[in-house]
Amino acid sequence: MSGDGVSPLEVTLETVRATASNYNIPPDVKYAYGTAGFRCKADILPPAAYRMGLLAALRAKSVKATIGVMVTASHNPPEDNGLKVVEPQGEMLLPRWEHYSTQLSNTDSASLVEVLQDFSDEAEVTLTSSRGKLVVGRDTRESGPDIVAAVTAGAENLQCKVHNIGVCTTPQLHWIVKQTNISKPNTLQDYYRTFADSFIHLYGKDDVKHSIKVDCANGVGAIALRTIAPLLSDHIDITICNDGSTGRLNENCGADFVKLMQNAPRGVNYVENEHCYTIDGDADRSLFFYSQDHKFYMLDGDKIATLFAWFLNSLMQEAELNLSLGVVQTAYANGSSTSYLYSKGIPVVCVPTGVKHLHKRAEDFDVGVYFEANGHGTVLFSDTAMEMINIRSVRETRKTQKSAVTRLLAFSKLINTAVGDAVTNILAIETILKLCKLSPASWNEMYADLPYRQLKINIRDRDIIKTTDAERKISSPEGMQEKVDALVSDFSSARCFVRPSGTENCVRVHAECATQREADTLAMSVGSMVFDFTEALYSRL
Ligand code: G16
Repeated sequence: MSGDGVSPLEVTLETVRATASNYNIPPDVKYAYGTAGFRCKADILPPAAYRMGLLAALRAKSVKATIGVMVTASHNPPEDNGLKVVEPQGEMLLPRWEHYSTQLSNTDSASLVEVLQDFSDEAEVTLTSSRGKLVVGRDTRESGPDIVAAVTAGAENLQCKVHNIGVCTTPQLHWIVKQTNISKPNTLQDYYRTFADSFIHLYGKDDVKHSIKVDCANGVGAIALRTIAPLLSDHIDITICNDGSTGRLNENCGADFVKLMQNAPRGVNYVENEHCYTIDGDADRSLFFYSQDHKFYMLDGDKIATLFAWFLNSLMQEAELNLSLGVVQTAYANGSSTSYLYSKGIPVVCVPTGVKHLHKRAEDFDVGVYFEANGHGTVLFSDTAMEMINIRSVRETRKTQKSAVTRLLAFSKLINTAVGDAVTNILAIETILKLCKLSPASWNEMYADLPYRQLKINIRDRDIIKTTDAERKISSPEGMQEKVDALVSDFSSARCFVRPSGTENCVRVHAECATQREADTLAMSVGSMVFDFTEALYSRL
């Protein structure tokens, strides 16, 4: 009790009531925690951001640890923004807390205190406890500072200490949260030094210095690469393209654009066989591209997953390490990549879209490689795997085995295991290509992609479509899946699925066929069927 008889809890709740009145939810706005958190037009985000600050503080108190909030809308246009909440080990927010997030973000200011108290009871958290901290970061969007301020206000209202690390990539924020919780070096400088050292150690030095070009989508990845490039300059030259000085974020460039258009980004002048990369707006996805005989080739997340799995599998076999290795993909994975992995005896699992699903499933393997076709992904090493690799790297005396286990150890240090990281994945890919003397073409020829087409269809309410079977089938509205099946049956070897996006206001249609023309035709006919089907439903409402 304070001197005037008011308890600390009442003081806290009164502070929330007063601040909440500055963050009223605009009429007709409904927030939802989607594939990667909240994402919408930036001007309507502050009320959700304030509530997420409250929720993040609750979560930090409940786990008595540091958690993170990243302010970014990644591949979305510059006028959007979003929020991703990061768990103590760098993972995405737990499903139960996603549910709290959606509920709290839609609670009007007048009821906020009541709902907050209900959550704290349910999660067995003392609202006034001072345990737990929050790290907040943001990408380069103009709206970022206001949204960070709203998150900070919410967290501080619940007396949660907030450390604002400013502009950073999403994977840097995940890494910093994880490092903080395991009491390891945890600043942005530590991030650059750690991964630069790991790269230099494994990559080594050649007489001829290699060079790469990276399309940074006019986003925060340019800052990260510009900072790490000088540390690597004795070993590799990195040319940064689309650094944000002239172009707009994600406009005609970036990993999402390149994957969707199956074409090179604007603003990158590259020559035959040059190693080129494209990353997205918050630098958690990367794709490789090159040209040969004037033809453009893109090596997507599936190609990166197979490269990593093939490399790690070979090393594990050479080292005679008895550990499980598996690959986690989503429905977007090219059928050829799955067949290739099976042909190499590597188990493959399919889960719904979203890093949170892939990351969780990859933990079931000793060495779990997970990638979405769009370039999101990383490798996870279990405690058992790391223990075995560490012991063997010291005790192994046989030359071949020692060399393999030493490379495995070094590779594990080059990977950001907190989450997929465009910067560290680029360094890992370059390392594998060099160590294994692989040209872009020889990597690409590991398997031939089946032609595919992906479309975005705008319908009135994407939530009308529900899916099942790792998003490969539509469960509702009734009858829609049968229509997809009928259209697919017109082609001899085809696959197609439809799912609502969790980050954009659209439905995604993905078709894979024996020829590009067929894939284009199938995607178009399924897309127009989806549009007509839903329009007919609305007209009956
Ligand atoms: C986010 C998620 C990814 C997902 C992508 C697209 O990426 O982290 O797992 O693949 O959205 O999701 P959807 O198809 O549901 O829109 P990012 O890079 O935008 O944060």
